[in-house]
Amino acid sequence: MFNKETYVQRREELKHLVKEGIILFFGNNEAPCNFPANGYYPFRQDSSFLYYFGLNRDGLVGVIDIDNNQETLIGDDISIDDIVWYGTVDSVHEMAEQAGVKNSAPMDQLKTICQKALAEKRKIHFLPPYRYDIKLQIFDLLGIHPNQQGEEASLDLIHAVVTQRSTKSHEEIEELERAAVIGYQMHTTAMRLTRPGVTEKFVGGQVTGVAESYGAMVSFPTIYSQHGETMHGNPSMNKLESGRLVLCDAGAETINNYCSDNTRTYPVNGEFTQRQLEIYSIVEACHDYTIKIAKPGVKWMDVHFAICKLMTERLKELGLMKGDTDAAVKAGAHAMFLPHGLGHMMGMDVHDMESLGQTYVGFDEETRPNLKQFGTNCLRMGRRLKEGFVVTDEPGIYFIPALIDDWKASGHCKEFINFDKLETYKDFGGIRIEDDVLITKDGCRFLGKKRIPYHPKDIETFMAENAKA
Ligand SMILES: [Mn+2]
Repeated sequence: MFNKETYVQRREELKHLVKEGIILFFGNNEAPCNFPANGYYPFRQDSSFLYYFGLNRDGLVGVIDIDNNQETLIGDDISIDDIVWYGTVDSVHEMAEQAGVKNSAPMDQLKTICQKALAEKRKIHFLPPYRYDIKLQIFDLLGIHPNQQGEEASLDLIHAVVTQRSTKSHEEIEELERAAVIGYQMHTTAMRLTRPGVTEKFVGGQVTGVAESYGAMVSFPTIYSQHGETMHGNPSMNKLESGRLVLCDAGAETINNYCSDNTRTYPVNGEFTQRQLEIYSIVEACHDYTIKIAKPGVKWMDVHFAICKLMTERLKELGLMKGDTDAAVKAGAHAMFLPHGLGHMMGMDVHDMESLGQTYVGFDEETRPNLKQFGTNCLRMGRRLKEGFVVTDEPGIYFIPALIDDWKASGHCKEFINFDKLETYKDFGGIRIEDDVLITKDGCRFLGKKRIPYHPKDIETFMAENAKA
């Protein structure tokens, strides 16, 4: 938790932005895994609740009454029964004080507050809920059916939260730097453990353990797979095989829930083949080019398409693509190889604020998402970059057998893709390289003091040195 002034100031700014009405911020509850008392561990607070109140306990709701300039933390103190099992925790009144909130009240008061506001026909703002228990709570409080809550959520509140959370403050950047240090430990652990004969699950589990040892948890379930062509490939019980590549996409959350998100792809036996190097060097060039061109004022969408064009040029040199580069990218032919966007915002959520709606987070009046074109529809961010934004830079090249068969059968983009050559890559897998980028005053920089090895020579040296150990 930051200093309480941080939260007081964030709420002041929020009131200024939303202007009128009453705001409800629902904190998360414990989520049962296989029976009520066996929750998913660790408890994860809602990120917007954390942003405005900083309190990492279940069962809380923050109420901000803008019209009467009154803030209340709602929640029940834990009972003696719970103290026996979980230990003593601060009272709701004490927690309110820590967040700089003047008033506190038990949960049954929330219904009274809501009914009064409804009777007075005041605007009640809430964010789109994503957990079912919260949807039921909103249904009970406001009478809005869970299926309608997405559209009944407050656009004014969404826009205000996006405005505030998009630009990272100095203290938030320090947290993100801490997350990057844990990310470095996670990825170098994976590289050290990678060798033929070990299961994917073993390495994946160790990587996840590093995140839990140094921070709160992983920022998303660890991806560690020899099937790098599957975007979110879970670690399996398959053993690592010499000659194949393995892709590790993993990140940590600090104790204060700020994230890291990195991806590395490397050979199981520590040495790239010529064919692997040819594809790898294209992804590497794309990854490095992002850092050259991303800066305040530039549209992230333009950075994305610049990378798509560079990738297309290089794939043409290899004989995997053909035709006019601009026309190929316009037609979306590059999405055969790169079916996702170049990157996304990152902060307290790894896909920052995704629960508020991708269109509101990544786009604005000037830039609209293209939801019709395969590949481009996965671009989560398009708008102009600003100082203090944090985005991921994650180009990739994938050879997805089912997608190759699908496009080949329909003839989709056949004027830009050399299907005969592509057939010979069906056993290749996929490559992604990902780092987290802070937009600075006049450019950008990677987060993290030490780069996780990603140049092929650095990877081979690192793996050779650690194989001996
Ligand atoms: Mn990512």
